[in-house]
Amino acid sequence: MAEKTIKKMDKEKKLNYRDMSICDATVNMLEKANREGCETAFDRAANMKACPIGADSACCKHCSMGPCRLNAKDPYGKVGVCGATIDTIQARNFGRMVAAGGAAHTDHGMAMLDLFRDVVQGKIKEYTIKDVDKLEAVAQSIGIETEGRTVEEISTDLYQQLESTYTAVDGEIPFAKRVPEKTLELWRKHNMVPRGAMREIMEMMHRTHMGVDQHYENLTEQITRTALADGWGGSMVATEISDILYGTPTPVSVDVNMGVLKEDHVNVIVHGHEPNMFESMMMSVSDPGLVQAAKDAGAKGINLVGMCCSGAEMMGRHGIPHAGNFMSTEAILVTGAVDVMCVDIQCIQQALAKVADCYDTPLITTNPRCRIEGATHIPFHDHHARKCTDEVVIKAVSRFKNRTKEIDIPNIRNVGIHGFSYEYINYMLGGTFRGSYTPLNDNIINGRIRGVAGVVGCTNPRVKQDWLHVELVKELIKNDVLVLQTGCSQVALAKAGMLTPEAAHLAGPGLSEVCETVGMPPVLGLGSCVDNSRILIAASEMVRVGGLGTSIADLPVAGAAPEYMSEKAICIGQYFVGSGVYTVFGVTFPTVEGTKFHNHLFDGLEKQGFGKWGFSNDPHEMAQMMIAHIDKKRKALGLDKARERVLMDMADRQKLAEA
Ligand code: NFS
Ligand code: SF4
Repeated sequence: MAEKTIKKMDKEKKLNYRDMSICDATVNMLEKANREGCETAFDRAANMKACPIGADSACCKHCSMGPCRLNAKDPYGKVGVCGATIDTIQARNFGRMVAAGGAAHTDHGMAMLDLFRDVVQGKIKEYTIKDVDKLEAVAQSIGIETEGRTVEEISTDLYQQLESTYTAVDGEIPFAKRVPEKTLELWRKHNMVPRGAMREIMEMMHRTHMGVDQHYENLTEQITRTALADGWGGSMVATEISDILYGTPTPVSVDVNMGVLKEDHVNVIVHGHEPNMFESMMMSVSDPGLVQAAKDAGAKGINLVGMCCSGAEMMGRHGIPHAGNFMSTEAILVTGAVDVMCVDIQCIQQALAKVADCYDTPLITTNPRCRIEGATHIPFHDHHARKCTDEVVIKAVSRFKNRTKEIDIPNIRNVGIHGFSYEYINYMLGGTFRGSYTPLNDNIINGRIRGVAGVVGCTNPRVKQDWLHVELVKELIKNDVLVLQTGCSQVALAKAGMLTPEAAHLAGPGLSEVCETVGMPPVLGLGSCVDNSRILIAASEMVRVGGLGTSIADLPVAGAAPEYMSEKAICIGQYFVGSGVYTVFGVTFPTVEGTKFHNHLFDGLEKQGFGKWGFSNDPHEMAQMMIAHIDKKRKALGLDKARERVLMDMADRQKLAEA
């Protein structure tokens, strides 16, 4: 079937991959794949028009009286067989996306917590608690006494409390204690403070079943509550536990892009989302016996490389090179140089199996939650982690020895600084002895920094890969907006060379001055998608430090996922909106413009005191929307005057120079 599609495509229209990505390495590999008759998601996206009814979320298949299709051009002209209106249908669909996305993050977080428990109870020896400072800080943040207590005592308490993030049938999740008082008050008023994620996701699924919740506003409250159970729950636990077990990231210089592959090495790629297997793989690739095996096979060594979110996490934490983001995962196999691609969960395209097969690369699945037809499954268990990862490396060595495919590695590497945790930003701005966010707030108040934007999320073959990310971020920093990044977006900007202190010259005068003083890039990479929780913590700290209002909704901040594709991204967007942040998405948005549900997300929520959604497919317009919002917040805080003064100083200086 696949070959047929390619032939048909060739006859009908010649695809220009240059129009589909600004990543040269990816484009080169897509062209090579095309020459060699191997199809990728870019080809399929060009040949398969997205279903317009589904894109508008104007259909429902929640029961067999349907599926029912409504008309986006006349959204109130028709209802489903049961009478469900367009608003009910869209809200239910949206709720299920949030439930699925939140489930992905919380199931990942819960797996991390299982591992933590077994480490604390001494059942696992492969991993230990690496960052005791972080352990104590996290424990203190939720009211656990640390003074004079052993690591074991603190960890045991922490485990017990954090478990309720998932399982609590009642009450409030532990990290609700980190939420600024006024934001929390708003949630309480709307009965939105999450209980355990399991409960919230279950209720979300229940309420979106046929014939249950049929009021879009009421549904939206549960949608937000479910999303918050991810952001301040599942994801935040995943981040904090990973830091405790593997170390809190600090800035490190890392090479990114396909040029990190080495022709004369055994190349091992890990792609996915959980650090456990990756950490174990780090040990396997430096095992003297396995390194010797690689050398015996004629290789100079073993080269471990990350992709997607687990890659983003590992480059910040350990400086492991990163080969590319989501839309490069097929393309990298086309190099012929990948001796094994080892995956765990999430964002693993099924098509990898086919492409891997074309290029004789073993595709290894490791997690019982994610198996792929045609891939080899080598189960990974925390209790004997090395068993799996050693076996994967052995497979890679054998593939290296028997390489049959021509090797073509795009010689592109972009160096950048990654690993800006919430804690490091504290230290970077305030120094060891008085680490604090005060200097950040001060620079926002005096207008050098106009505001802060989180730019995150996927890449998507329906838009030009990386282009929206890069254009948006360039425009933001040019306007003195400090950018925080995670996931595939961070990798896009790293490939564009923007995660370097030198990129400060592309920033506006205020931001570049701050960057030069501190020696930091104008674009800070915080890690993987679960690490978006670091942005929430940073926002809370900005509120706590003072001078920028009393809730997250008061802050001059905004968020964006310009090339999103996954349900996880929708969930992340909703928890940012629920936390008080204006959040802009690109590509497509699953609502019909002008409907009540759409207006509620894009306007009504803000009137209630939350953040709100925005949409644009033009990165420059997107930047302007975010900047206008930041300026609106500055004005409400009375900071517009300060900002004008900085601009006048600039103008004055120019006038002086001209004179
Ligand atoms: Ni997050 Fe999207 Fe996937 Fe990571 Fe990349 S595609 S929502 S950025 S790897 S999760
Ligand atoms: Fe149609 Fe209602 Fe059934 Fe949905 S729940 S498929 S709108 S009848």
